Amino acid sequence: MKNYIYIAAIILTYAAGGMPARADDGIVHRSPFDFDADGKTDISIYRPGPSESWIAKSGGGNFVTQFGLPTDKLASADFTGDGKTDIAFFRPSTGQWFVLRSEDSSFFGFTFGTNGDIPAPADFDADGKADATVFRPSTGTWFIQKSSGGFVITHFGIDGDQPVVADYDADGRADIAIRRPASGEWWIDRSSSGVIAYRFGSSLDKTVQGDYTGDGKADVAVWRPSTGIWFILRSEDASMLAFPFGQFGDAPAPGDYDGDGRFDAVVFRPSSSTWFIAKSGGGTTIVPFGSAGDQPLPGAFVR
Ligand SMILES: [Ca+2]
Ligand SMILES: [Ca+2]
Ligand SMILES: [Ca+2]
Ligand SMILES: [Ca+2]
Repeated sequence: MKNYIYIAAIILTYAAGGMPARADDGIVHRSPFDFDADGKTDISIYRPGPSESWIAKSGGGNFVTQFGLPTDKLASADFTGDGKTDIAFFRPSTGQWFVLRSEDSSFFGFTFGTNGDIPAPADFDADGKADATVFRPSTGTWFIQKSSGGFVITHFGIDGDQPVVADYDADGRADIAIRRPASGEWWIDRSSSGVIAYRFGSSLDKTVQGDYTGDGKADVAVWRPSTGIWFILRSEDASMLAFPFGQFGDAPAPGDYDGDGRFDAVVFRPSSSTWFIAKSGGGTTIVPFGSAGDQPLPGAFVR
C-alpha cells in the first residue's frame, strides 16, 4: 500500500506539469520521429509484410509509402536536415542504408556497416543532420559517418551491449552510450562532460531514454514489459520517477507527441492496434492506428 501511494504521488507531479521548462540555451532540440516538422512526434508504424510505412501527421493528413524490405531494421531520422524525419532502413544482410528524402520522396542508399551491426543514427556533429552510425557488438566498436565529413571509429562497450544514443549533456551533440542488460549498467560518453555510468533497470527492461524533464538533457529511462511501469532517472538530480503506463504485450514508442519539449510515455498496443499517449502537458490520448504485426516507428531505437 505504501508503494502504491508513492507511485500515485509521483503521477500527480508528472501530470501537473511540475517540471522546469527546457533550458533556453540556443540549441535546437528537435522532436524525434517528426515527419512534418511541426515539433511533434508523429504516430507512425512500419508494416513489414508489404513494407509499408504509415504516418499520421500531427499537422494533419496521413502518409503511406512502400519502402524497405520486411527484414530491414528501422532507422528513421532526419538525414537531410530539413527538420522532417526521413523514413530510413538499415539492411543487416548487406550493411546498406536506404533513406527516403522528406523533401521529394526520392531515395538514396549507401553501404555503412555489416551484418550483426546495430543501427543507431543520430546527430553527433551537431549540424542538424543525422549521421549514419552503427554499433558492432562483437568488437564493441562504433562507426559514425559524420554528415559534415569524416568518420569516427571508437571503442565503447563490449559484446552484448546495446546502443542507447541520446544527448545526455544538452550540448546539441548526440552522445555515444550503451546499456549492458545483464547488469543494468548504462555507460554514457558525454560529448562535453566525460563518461558517466549508472545502474538502472533490469535486464528485461526496454530502453526508452529521452528528455522527459525538459531540461534539454536526455534522461536514462526504461519501460518494464511485465508490469508496464516507466522508470525515469531525472537528469537534474538523478532521482527516480516511476509510474505505470501500458501493459504486457505493448510496444513502447517514446517521443514528444504534444511538442512541449518533454518526452511523453507512449505505448502501441498491437492486440487492439491502439496508441496510448500520456502527454507530458497533461491528459491521455488514445488513438486507433495500425494493425497487429506493425512496428511503431518511434520505437525504432528501443532496445
Ligand atoms: Ca550530423
Ligand atoms: Ca551531448
Ligand atoms: Ca532531462
Ligand atoms: Ca511532450
